[in-house]
Amino acid sequence: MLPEGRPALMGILNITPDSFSDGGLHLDPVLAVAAGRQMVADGADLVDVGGESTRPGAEPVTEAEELRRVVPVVQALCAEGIRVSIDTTKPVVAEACLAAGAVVLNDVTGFQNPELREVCARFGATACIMHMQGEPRTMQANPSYQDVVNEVAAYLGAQAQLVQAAGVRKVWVDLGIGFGKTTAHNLALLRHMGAFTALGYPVLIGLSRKAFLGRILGSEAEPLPTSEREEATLAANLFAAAHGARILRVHNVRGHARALRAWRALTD
Ligand code: HH2
Repeated sequence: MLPEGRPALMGILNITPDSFSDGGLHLDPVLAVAAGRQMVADGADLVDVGGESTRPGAEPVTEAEELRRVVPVVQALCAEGIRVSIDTTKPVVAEACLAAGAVVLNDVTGFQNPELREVCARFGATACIMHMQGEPRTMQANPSYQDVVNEVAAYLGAQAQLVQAAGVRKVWVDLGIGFGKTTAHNLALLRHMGAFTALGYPVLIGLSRKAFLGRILGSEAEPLPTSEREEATLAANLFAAAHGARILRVHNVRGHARALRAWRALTD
């Protein structure tokens, strides 16, 4: 499923009013499907559909509302043969989307919920296990670790074992950039990609336009806004690719596809 010689590109398609970068853009299912189609035309290997924002401070969404947002879009994209990942923490939403043809279950809560492990196994889907400290509403209040790299790697390894014990055969792991982490924590994780590739599972990186990039470009107190973080996103994703990331989760698929083509010409 993953390409050789370059990382796969996962396009981000949030059907939410409040996502930090594309919130409100894809609430109309017709526009959402068109955006997903465009991502594939631009070079996406799969499209990650989400119906609940996980940005710091985000309010939870009900099951009924999340189903209403994502299921028609997942159905339409899958019917066109597009590979879809569903970004959800709710077993009912996961089940509806996997039944509609989604092939990856992306859980930002790391498959701590046994029901999600069971659903993922039953549909033969890939589990994308992400690390988060705390929960979105409060996770950026005071993130703290003794040793962020070893703690995140140990967590991902343990969750991968649990997921596999439930019968899931394909596993990806994700450092969870920005999920209960300071700028220093995010940088430490990216600088030590080897600790994560050593786990033996494909590593997914989701850093597109995140706040730590705004803080690097501006300051902790005055980060550059989301709309000004694209070049830094490209630079950080190419760094991650060079250090073994196998899947890059991005808003700007076209820009990354072009950057990866140039990168590959140099690394081939
Ligand atoms: N980041 C976000 C959401 N889902 N899933 C994985 N596996 N890894 C990530 O880093 C990740 C994720 C947050 O970004 P986005 O979807 O752009 O925004 P929002 O949560 O506000 O909808």
